[in-house]
Amino acid sequence: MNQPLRALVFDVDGTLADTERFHLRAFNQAFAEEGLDWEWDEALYTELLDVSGGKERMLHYWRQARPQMVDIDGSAIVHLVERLHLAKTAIYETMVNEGLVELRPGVLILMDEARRRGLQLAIATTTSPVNVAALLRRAVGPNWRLEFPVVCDASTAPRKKPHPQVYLQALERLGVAAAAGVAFEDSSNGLRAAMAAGMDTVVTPSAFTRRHDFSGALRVLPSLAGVSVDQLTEWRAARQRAAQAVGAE
Ligand code: XBP
Ligand code: MG
Repeated sequence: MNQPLRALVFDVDGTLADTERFHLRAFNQAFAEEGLDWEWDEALYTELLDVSGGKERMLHYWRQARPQMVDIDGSAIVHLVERLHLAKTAIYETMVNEGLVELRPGVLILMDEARRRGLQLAIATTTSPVNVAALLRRAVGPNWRLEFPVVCDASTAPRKKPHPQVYLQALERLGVAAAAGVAFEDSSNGLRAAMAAGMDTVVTPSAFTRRHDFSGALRVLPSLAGVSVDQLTEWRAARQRAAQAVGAE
């Protein structure tokens, strides 16, 4: 018997909004302000998104693409990455505060319906807390934390997706079993993290992730437009029936 649906857990970047092109602009602006000649284009950034987390992504780029710079001592690299990330985060936050980043279709409607029906909402993201706050403050309002009492992010879960830490943490703080929740993701790293935590996952790919492998997703959809709690419940039940049918063979 399927557990009743009790919680929806949302990734942020790519899922709530098409944020990555703004993160990309913010990275490039931070590189330019630091006097670096790094400039990431969309094709390169699409590949770099395989590495979750902005700091981890810059370190990966540095090590892989610019090995000639690795002779700078280790702590200097870490300091530069920290500085770049602070600058990039401030630039990105300004873009969000200026209203450049809008939520994807269907996101707010589904959240509102879920709340009205007594489901809990949570965030499980690898991004920095200020990025989450800026986006949700603007989209949901100044009291957004009342609607999202559980926010797990880079500050609470240092092990980045595809590690399931951030989802396991969200479930624990919600007090909900994995089987009573649905996760929402846009990337294969996110899907793998949510699935490793035991969650059914609806994937809405973004332009940067549409070629990822989404095997195992509950559904892969162009967006959350038109998605309702009843549909999620039906999709979960259908998957359960299919699993039982295979078990009975
Ligand atoms: C999103 C990310 C983030 C953002 C940048 O992954 O990887 O790193 O690109 O944010 P997911 P920070 O959507 O799977 O959580 O620079 O703050 O890390
Ligand atoms: Mg994402």
